[in-house]
Amino acid sequence: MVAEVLVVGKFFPSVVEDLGKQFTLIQAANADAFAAMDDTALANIEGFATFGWAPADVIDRLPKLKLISSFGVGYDGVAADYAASKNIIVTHTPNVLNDDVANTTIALILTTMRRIVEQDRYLRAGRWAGEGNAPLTRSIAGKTVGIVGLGRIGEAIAHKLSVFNCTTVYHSRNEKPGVDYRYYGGLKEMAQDCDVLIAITPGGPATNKLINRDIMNALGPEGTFINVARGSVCDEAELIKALQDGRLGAAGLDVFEQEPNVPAELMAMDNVVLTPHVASATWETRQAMSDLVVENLTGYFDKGAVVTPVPECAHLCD
Ligand code: NAP
Ligand code: 8YV
Repeated sequence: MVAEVLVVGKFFPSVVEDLGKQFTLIQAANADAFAAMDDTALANIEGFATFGWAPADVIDRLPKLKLISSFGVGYDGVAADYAASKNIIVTHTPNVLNDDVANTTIALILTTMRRIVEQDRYLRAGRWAGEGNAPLTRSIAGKTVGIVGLGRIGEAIAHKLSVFNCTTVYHSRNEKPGVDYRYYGGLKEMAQDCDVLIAITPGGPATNKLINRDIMNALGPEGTFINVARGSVCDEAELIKALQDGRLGAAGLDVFEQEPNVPAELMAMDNVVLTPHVASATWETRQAMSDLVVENLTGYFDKGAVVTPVPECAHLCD
């Protein structure tokens, strides 16, 4: 019997082509299109390819579901514990995006500290010719950079930072064995010692508003905050206030609380650099992530073995 696979969202054509060779595909453009589908069309679906979206009520509509193959390393939009409790395996796409996400983070740090976007606007507005040289900016050399979440991507960022003559430190719930960077058990203590703070943790309840008013105040008026984690990790209303009050120096943000909506207050600030959740968005990395989505589905249905299960489901893969 050919297994039925639900595909929600616009995947690369190669994903649809590869999956279509092996499975019967049931496709929905987005969550609204899925919601409008009749339950009878969902009755025999065993696999699910998704862009990080599989809440419990969606899982409940798929009575024969065995595998959720999620695009992206972060899966805060997938009810992984709930899936595991129903013996449904969840997979994600770790590691293949480490380089590009780390590169985007470095780009955001430099662009924010050196005010590259503002400088570009200064030149284009004719102000170089009209008013003379643009204002001076801050160097990263000699500064202390704190990474909140020294996981796969955090460590790639730390490695790339090593050429900038800055000191890298980190905070997470557990000290990481085998790394030389100074560990801080307390995030506020680390923020007080840092010039730049980078958030690169998962989203979800455990990290909700981890970067709060206290942390922003600790980072201070000369401090730069970079968020490449999830919008939920930072208290956005407090971030806006801290930047407006001058209690925080600058911010480089790839992720936001209500994507794709970005507060007008952030857009109005020259000391803020904004990118639309693109840290992994290169053709090469998105292809590698797409391939992994396919490999997890084909691996499971061919051999009963997935490539990259999330930790909550690792016990189902032994
Ligand atoms: P990972 O290897 O699982 O690393 C996560 C790190 O966060 C670990 O060091 C973990 O250490 C730490 N952490 C988890 N919960 C924490 C908490 N409550 N307080 C402090 N630290 C905590 O994950 P990864 O592959 O590096 O990916 C990290 C995240 O980056 C993803 O989940 C996603 O949200 C984000 N991301 C964003 C983009 C983008 O496009 N902007 C792209 C890729 C990934 P402990 O467990 O010891 O605390
Ligand atoms: C994804 C990301 O591309 O991997 C992640 O966690 O945030 C991005 O790389 C994004 O989630 C699209 O689904």
